[in-house]
Amino acid sequence: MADTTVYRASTTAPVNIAVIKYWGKRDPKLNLPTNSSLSVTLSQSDLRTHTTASCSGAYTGPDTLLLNGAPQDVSGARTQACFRELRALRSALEASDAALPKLSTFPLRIASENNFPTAAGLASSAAGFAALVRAIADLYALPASATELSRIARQGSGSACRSLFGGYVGWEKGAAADGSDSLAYQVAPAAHWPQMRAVILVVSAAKKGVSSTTGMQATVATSSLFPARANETVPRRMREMEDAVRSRDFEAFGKVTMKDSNSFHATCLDTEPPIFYMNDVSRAAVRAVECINEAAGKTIAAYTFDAGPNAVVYYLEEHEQQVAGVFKALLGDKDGWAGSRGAAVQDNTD
Ligand code: 2P0
Repeated sequence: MADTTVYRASTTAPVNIAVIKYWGKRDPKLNLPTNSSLSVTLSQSDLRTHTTASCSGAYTGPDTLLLNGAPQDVSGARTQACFRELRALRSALEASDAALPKLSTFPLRIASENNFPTAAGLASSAAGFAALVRAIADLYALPASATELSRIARQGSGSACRSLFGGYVGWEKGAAADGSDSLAYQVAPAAHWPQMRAVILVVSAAKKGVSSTTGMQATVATSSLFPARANETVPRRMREMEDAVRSRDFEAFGKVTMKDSNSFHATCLDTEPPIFYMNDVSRAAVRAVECINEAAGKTIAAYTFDAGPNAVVYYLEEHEQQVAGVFKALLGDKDGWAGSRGAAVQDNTD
């Protein structure tokens, strides 16, 4: 008799915000990066994707994905790579245990909800693919570690591999042509430095003008600043950043964070044609952080910008008033703040 049971699993994955930026691919198909990167995973209560994956022998038709209720195209190579890898792992389980239902042969139905603007430079693809991969891995009861899942999520979107872990997370660029060593790893759990906070200035919730994939390929092809960034600057900063996290040295963490954001945006400007992600409001946020640090006599706030104009400002809980308080006073109660209490980093490792 046909198995008409509906099998289901739900999970959430948080957004991560890089302090050493991923920008450039050495293999666009496998999303293998030209440099390693490091991020902080934000609290799930602020920015996250919630995903439910289900499958059934009673389902007909192709695999489907709904994002915030709207059907998405799943025929792209990235989504297909994630489905294929996860099905292969499930299929191996089924081959080793005849009693297991043949979930790998059933159509998948995925439903995801973001609680933040999609594709506005708020790392929506990171949380999205991390949640998709983990939901299907849970549905299939795969005994896969977060590290193994990071290899699969990376193929959906590079930065997604970092959202499989909580706290302070590195992504080793790796050297293997098949991407088997291009994996995420936890530098430190959130509990190691629980005073860390982030406040997000949503300058624009519109979709970004130049997609990350297009932008980074253009930078690799045309920027003369890029080789020095990828080969010299980032490897040094990865070491400095890991040291700063391990020793909970906010001044070092903040300085490297700001320098790396500026270096990444400099290579964007050096791209032909130039790519502008930051705008006048972004630059005003930079100046506000500079003023805050000058008044404090040390680095107590650190800005960083991804592929969009929104600012993320890291600070420690003890400086809540001096940092988040200043931005809130400037903006009043206007819409424009996500995580107004400050997004604590958290552990997301099962
Ligand atoms: C990062 N960004 O490290 C950097 C900083 C944007 C600026 O990862 O093509 O959406 O899917 O691998 O992961 C955005 O790139 O790019 C990104 P794909 P992704 O967070």
